[in-house]
Amino acid sequence: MKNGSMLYPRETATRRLKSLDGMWDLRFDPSSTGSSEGWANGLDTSITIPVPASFQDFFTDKDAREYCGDLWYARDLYIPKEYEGLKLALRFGAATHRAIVYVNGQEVFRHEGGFLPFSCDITEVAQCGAENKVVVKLNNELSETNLPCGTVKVLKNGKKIAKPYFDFYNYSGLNRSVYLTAIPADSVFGYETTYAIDGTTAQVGYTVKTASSAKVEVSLFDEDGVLAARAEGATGTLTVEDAKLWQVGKGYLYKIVIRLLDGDTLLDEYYDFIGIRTVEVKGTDILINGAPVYLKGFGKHEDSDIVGRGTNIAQTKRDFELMKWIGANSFRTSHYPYSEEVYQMADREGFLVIDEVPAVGMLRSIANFLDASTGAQTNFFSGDHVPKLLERHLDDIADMIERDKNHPCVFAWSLLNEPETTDESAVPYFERVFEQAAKLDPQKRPRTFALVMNSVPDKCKCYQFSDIIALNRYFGWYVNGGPEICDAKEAFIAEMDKWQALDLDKPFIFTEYGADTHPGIHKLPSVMWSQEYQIEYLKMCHEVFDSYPFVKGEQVWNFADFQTTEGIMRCDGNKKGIFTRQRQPKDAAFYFKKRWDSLPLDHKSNK
Ligand code: BDP
Repeated sequence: MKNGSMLYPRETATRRLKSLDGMWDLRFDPSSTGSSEGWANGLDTSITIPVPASFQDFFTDKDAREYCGDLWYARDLYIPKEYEGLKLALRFGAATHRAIVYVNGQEVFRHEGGFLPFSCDITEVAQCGAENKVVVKLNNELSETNLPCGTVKVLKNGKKIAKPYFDFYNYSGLNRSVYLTAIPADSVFGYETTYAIDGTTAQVGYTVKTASSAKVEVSLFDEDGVLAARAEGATGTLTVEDAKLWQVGKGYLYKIVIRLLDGDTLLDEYYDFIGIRTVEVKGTDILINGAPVYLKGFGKHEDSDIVGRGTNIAQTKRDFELMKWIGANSFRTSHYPYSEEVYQMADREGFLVIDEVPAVGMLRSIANFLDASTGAQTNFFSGDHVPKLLERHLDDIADMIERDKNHPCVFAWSLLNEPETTDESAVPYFERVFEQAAKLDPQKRPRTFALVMNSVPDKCKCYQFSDIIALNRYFGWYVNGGPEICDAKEAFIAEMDKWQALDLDKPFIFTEYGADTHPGIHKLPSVMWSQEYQIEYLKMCHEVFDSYPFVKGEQVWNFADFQTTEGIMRCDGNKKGIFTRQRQPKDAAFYFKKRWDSLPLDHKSNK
């Protein structure tokens, strides 16, 4: 089924919006009998569950928390009489990992992939001026033909559990907001912009996609509400005099208002916020508005107490305050596209975002963080699952770009995290993935992927695809930890020397480096897991980064502690956070603040 518009849902003169957030009914369906028993018409259950949220951490019994399989959500929805004649759709911010949507017992949509929105037309089946029944059949199993990759294990008692090939908990459910949207038949479907800056004048190129042949009018308003430019036509250019640029740390935003008109009659109106800025990679520099930037920041997760991976705008606000306090200017949406509200905050605060598609776990291993260091080979890209997986991957890239292409904060696309690149079979796969992003992004942002430990110059077959080389490196943690840290440094330098010798003339950034640290452990002299060792480890890494002029950024792993699958390598989750899961600083936070406050934005620039 074809996805509807990916525009962020907004209410305007012509558009109506109704939130479906709140308590829904929930029913687990371990034997997958729900469909044949008619659950699409409603659920016989006493369990209720909040939306948006992951379902897992509310429950006190382990079977519910670890539930893997089909699970059904349902609620009633009153659709006002006034919505009659409008196009009605249900818009899910994310349904993890696959969903079938029913309205009044009829199937209206199927969607695969748990981290991007979809919008399903329900005009034909919905009843205005009446209660309607919305039912969603979810499934949270992992596979090698969907992103992120993993598998399912069936225990001897018949229960299924998720086995991710990645290092974060398989939080699932209706993780993001759900809306009913009511828009006119003649409507704006999507839009995109491009930027060229000449002195104080900016040319904002735009294209508006509509479901209409009506006249298109596009206006730009500055932050004081003053009209900055106006143009007509589905494609055109807005000339902005004295343009106020979107800058790192100062995210100036213009309001773009798109109107569809039939003579003087307004058919549809949509608005959004854009930032005027250019992005370019030149030699080893990353340029924003032509000026070099050094990335300081984090790999993050959407992860919080109780709500799991559910949208948590309160915590997001806290995260931005902490990132500003510590002197960060960027983050990567490891390992999936985040809630749209996160990008909206980054737009306003002037943060640079590497937007990552959920292509993680592309190394067949449930402890990839360990196996990656050992050089294990799983020939991931040569199995029968590959054609289907590639199709899903390309779809997710298309949806991510469609959703996020107008955010000024997004300056780069990360197309995979730690895939297996040591086998030739990865090459044609990478070709398609990188082509897809280049083809679909109107702003032609740089593309990258995060290289796992064994993706080294003489073994990695795929680094050449990246416009920015992004390394995840754990010298001093997974290899040569503790008293061996001096050897770790040598091994690290030996690898960096090899990269240098290739003379790639591209920027390198570190998208991961980190050491698990329990906030309760202090030790003199340091031991691994202590706060002291985390700082010792970070200092060593920074000494290495600082001695290579082509290293143009550092995003430490991780912003905060986060939940993972249980195992002997994880102590109630991954503890590499610079902040705790409750967003309080470890000692390393103060060390970072000092370092990052002293590094200028154009640190190590070639200018
Ligand atoms: C890398 C992964 C990341 C892990 C991290 C770690 O990209 O998801 O959490 O290492 O081991 O393998 O902490």
